Amino acid sequence: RVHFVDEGTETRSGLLFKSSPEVRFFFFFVSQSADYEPFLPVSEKSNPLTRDMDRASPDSIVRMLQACDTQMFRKETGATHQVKVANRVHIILKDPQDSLVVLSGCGTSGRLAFFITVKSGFNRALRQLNRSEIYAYIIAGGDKYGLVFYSEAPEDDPKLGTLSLKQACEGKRRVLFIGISCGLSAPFVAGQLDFCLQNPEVYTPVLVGFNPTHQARDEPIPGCSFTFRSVAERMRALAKRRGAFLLNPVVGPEAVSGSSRMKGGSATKILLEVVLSAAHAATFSSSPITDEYPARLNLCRRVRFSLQRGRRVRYLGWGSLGLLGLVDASECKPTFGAGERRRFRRRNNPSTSRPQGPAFRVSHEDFLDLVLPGLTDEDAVLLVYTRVVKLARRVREKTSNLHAVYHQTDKDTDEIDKLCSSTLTFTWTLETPGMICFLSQQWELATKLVLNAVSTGAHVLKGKIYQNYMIDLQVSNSKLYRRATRLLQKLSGLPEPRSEEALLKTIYQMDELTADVTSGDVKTHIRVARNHKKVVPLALVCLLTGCSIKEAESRLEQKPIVREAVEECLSKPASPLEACNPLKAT
Ligand code: S6P
Repeated sequence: RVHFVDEGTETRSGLLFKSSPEVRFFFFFVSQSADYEPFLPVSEKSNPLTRDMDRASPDSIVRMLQACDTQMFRKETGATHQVKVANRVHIILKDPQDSLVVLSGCGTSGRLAFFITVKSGFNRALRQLNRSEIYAYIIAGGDKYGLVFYSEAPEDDPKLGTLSLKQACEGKRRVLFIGISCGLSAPFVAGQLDFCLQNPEVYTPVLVGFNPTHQARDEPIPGCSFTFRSVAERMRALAKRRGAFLLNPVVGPEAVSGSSRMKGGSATKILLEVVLSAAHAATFSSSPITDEYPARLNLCRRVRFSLQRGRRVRYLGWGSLGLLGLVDASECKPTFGAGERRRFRRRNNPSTSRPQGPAFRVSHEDFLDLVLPGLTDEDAVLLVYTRVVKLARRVREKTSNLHAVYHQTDKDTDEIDKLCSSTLTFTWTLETPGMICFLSQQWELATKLVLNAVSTGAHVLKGKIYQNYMIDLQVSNSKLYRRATRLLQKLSGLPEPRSEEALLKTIYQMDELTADVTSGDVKTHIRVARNHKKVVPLALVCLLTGCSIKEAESRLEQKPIVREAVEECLSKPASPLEACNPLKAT
């Protein structure tokens, strides 16, 4: 049986899944609190559970992150259409001729579309059954820029979204389009959904996100007559007639405000894998899923140690777990402004051609050639798979800072335990023979939660976060431009126009704005902002102290830990300019 929570009532879809054995599913819940930050959608709010995260010990950080993740599973009320979407997939699985299920998104959401389609094994399962593959994915910016490189800009382009959808679906007569946007905000996805709504004879749109529809982004999209919210509302109206579906449970604010790579990403993975697994179970009478929930890893302290010394953290992985390492590391650049990103994964077929360039040199062989020789005790290496004793031994010769996330289905110990200074072991039980089909999805979720906790915790400990706000965010698309302005407004206590003005001054490196700049559009500002570092912290220092950009730069140079620099400004602004600080004046 499949249990879903729908408007506070548990719904059992006995008809659809009659043939499958017991299937226990995750629950999603609305945990909205209207009493704080009322103008922000849930996905952008700061989470009360992590408000003091910047001052917490590693243990407390991990506990806070776990508490935040637990909000995804709290049993309250929900409002979703999972069963109906699973039913649509089930119909396509039965008759796949000229049909496609397309998953699409930007940033982490696009990476998960890729991951669920390619790695979670749904197409593979179909191949094994000699059935046609029905799943495809779209990631904004394409594989190269979306998956490995950091690029948030294509997210703002609805026409690019539409074009990539048309290309992916050429010649199809029936398409179930699943657009993922955790914040219900990406214009790229809005463009695709709008296109589906205009072509209902072929496309049925599904929106996956984690805000209620009335909180979807309502900012005008240049060149379009719709906003994300207007598209979501049209879908909601159509949902009654099953012309569109909304899967938008609310899972509470992120641990680091707006960092949807965390809960948003995990909830996307769970939600879609549950829906697709259910459809497969219904079609092929497959096996059960259980709802084990993983433990957490206290590795943050060691990883922080490496980051603080300007050294590297390396993830060594295999298959889908290695890919999760790649995804987590890719996200550290936009989220924390982290440096070089290179994860190492075993290359199954070394002869397969792959994109050129150092960022793509991620095989185990590349690790041995390029990284191992320079590895020191100050670097951290995290193995995200097991039974790699040979490689682990070679790493151990260079650094004792070696850790492992280890999944086992029996009680066997491994030499890895002895080689690593810490090991997080997940022991999974095989209750039924069929369980193995879904085990890898649980390994992946557990691994994702651990990697997110480690990379977030370590950057928090490094001082990248103020309270639970990422202050050093990169202003690389319109969502982040708005978030940066809002953050400046919140932390300075000044009105939005003053905050935006300060942001523009640091983006353009000028103490007085010219008419050209003030009349420019957000797209232009973002293009310029991409070339500058610490744009938001600099703007904040200028706002709080009234100092020039040059002075703000020298303050930040003296205090490279952004949190400390901000705290200093908040507590004692520069004396000659004190009068300029509105907080001080009030
Ligand atoms: C968030 C991550 C971003 C988002 C992207 C899409 O932690 O850095 O890359 O995934 O902006 O967001 P959304 O709300 O459309 O899923």
